[in-house]
Amino acid sequence: MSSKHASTDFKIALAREGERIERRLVELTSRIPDDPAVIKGAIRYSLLDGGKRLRPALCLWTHYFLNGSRREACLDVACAIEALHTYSLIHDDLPCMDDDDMRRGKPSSHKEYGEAVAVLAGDALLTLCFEIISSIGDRWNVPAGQVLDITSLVARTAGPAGLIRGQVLDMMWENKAGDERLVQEIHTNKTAVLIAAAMESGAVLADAGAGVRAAMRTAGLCAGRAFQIMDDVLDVESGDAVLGKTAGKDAAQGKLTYPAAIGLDASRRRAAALIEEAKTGLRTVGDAPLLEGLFDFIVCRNS
Ligand code: GRG
Repeated sequence: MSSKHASTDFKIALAREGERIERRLVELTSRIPDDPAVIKGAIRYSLLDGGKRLRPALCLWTHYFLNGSRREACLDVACAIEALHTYSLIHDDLPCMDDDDMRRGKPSSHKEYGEAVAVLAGDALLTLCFEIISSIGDRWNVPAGQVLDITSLVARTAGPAGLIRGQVLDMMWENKAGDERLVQEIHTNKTAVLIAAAMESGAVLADAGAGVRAAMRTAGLCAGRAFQIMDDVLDVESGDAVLGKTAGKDAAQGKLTYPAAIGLDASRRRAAALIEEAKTGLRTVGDAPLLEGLFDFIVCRNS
């Protein structure tokens, strides 16, 4: 079973990595034109100073685990993935989607800036993601094949066979009964594929062969599914202040969730089993205490 509390080493490492990621996000968004100020403001409002930074940390820690030597390039790809993630949160919060007023402990983008600017800030973050990835060849001397691999991997993840598919299924199955297989399909697409892509990108930059790259992807898919199951559980059990967003919304909106499909206790057990599977996958490659710490955090977090 996973340990009940995240280790102190892990928490310190995540806080340090979070600071590095934050600094680079500030740099990468500093050249956005100041005129008109509103769009740069909206991009930075949602992207900076908030979020647990789990996806970029997974990208970087996979790279370190595999003894990768392209740390600066990997930091940029990690930031690009955080930009993509932030876009999905902004658009998900819109009134035409999940209609959420709070995100990362403050008013969501459309509440602060209005819907039109929130849509554009999301669009800008999605395109910024690919601008950053496409620049790592020139900026950090990454071979063109790896730049293309990561571009294609991230594009597939964001597109109609990934996040968009997850979001559409999530919307289609509101107020309908569905079995565990269907919830798993939604979770895989709306959440797990991005976590898997973060790990796989770190592996690509570490020159991993096909086998190791696939092992990192599979571990990411398991951890990502566990993450979304726990997100569903926390939505039932937690409060707004702890979550930094509105709690209890899944039930209010008739969302198809793990607790709705199999109950709370079984959901927790499923998440713990998936984390064990993810760790077993890592151990086929080596000893990865930081990644394992992050995986444990997924099942013991409260926000
Ligand atoms: C393109 C609109 C659109 C959606 C794409 C479903 C989806 C895919 C995005 C919605 C956002 C969402 C609720 C995704 C599920 C994953 C999830 C629980 C995200 C929150 O991740 P955390 O807890 O957030 O890591 P922080 O704020 O810490 O980064």
